[in-house]
Amino acid sequence: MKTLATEELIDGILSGNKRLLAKAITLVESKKPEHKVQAEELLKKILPHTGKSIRIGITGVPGAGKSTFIERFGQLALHKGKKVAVLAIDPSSSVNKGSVLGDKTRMEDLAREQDAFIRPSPSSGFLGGIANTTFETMLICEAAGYDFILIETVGVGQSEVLVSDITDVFLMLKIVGGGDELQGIKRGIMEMVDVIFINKVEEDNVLKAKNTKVELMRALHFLPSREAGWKIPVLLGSALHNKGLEDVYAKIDDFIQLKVNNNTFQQTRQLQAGKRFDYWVQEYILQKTREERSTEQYFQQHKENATELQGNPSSEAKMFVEKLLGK
Ligand SMILES: Nc1nc2c(ncn2[C@@H]2O[C@H](COP(=O)(O)OP(=O)(O)OP(=O)(O)O)[C@@H](O)[C@H]2O)c(=O)[nH]1
Ligand SMILES: [Mg+2]
Repeated sequence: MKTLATEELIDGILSGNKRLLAKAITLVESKKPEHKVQAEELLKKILPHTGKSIRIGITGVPGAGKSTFIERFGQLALHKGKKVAVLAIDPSSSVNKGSVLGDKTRMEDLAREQDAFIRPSPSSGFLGGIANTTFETMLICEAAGYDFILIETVGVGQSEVLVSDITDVFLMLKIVGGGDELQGIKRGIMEMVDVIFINKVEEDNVLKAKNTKVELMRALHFLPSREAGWKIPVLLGSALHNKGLEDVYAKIDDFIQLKVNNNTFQQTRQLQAGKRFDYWVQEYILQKTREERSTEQYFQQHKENATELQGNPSSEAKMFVEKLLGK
């Protein structure tokens, strides 16, 4: 990658230049130390221009219609005069450059729109889930003036937790008869959900969908919503046929309004920032550990003790950290 001057990238981002926006994201994703330094400088300078978008996480089992939904919902938002950025977390990109999901996440109609920007995010990060630069990518999109940031997750447990930690509203797509009516509840994902959309509801399964809705609402009755005064809505529709998307848009709007009125909108973002701080403290401690040969040796030694079952992993970890901090 040809490195551009930070100022040039910032001017590009702030003026909404998609080519430079993409380059800035590539810079932030880069693992090269010199790129990391430049990325940090860039992020610091764009920070005053961030925070104004609505951050939406979207989950659902593979094939539930997340990408289709985002494509149509994105177009709906564009019609309302909003700018839309889509970050699709691509589980394959770290292995084979995104060729598998890359094809599916192209969202061709939306991608052609002037006020839309689509970017697959590599998922090589923490726990194999959300890329640990997805949050930074989102900030760059905000600085570029996008009103909505839609993040599609791969729907495999851990990544939902991470996406819900960087978004304001979490939407779950369900399908009728997928056998997953209660799956989400079991996995605890339901506790992070703010709006449910039953997708692919068309002539032949309307009745079944209504039953699923009743079942879901009964189950939800026993789950406290994340937000005081919010009853998680279960909406029916078809992304492919543009049905029910206005309802989702309205519910998201209601939810954000409620959060603003409850004073929890900013509060949630602050809590999320606190979590990210904790995460990065751990990351940097590990990174520092790896940089010094002597500590790397301790690390390997204690890890060996733990993995060969000669010591308790927690005690070995504690001994290692005490050595690291010179205590
Ligand atoms: N009949 C019908 N088909 C739909 C609808 N929404 C999506 N599909 C189809 O379902 C298939 C999967 O849709 P995607 O949007 O790729 O689903 P996804 O959840 O993004 O899938 P993954 O990214 O693989 O997890 C495609 O063939 C879509 O055309 C819908 O509302 N009705
Ligand atoms: Mg998809």
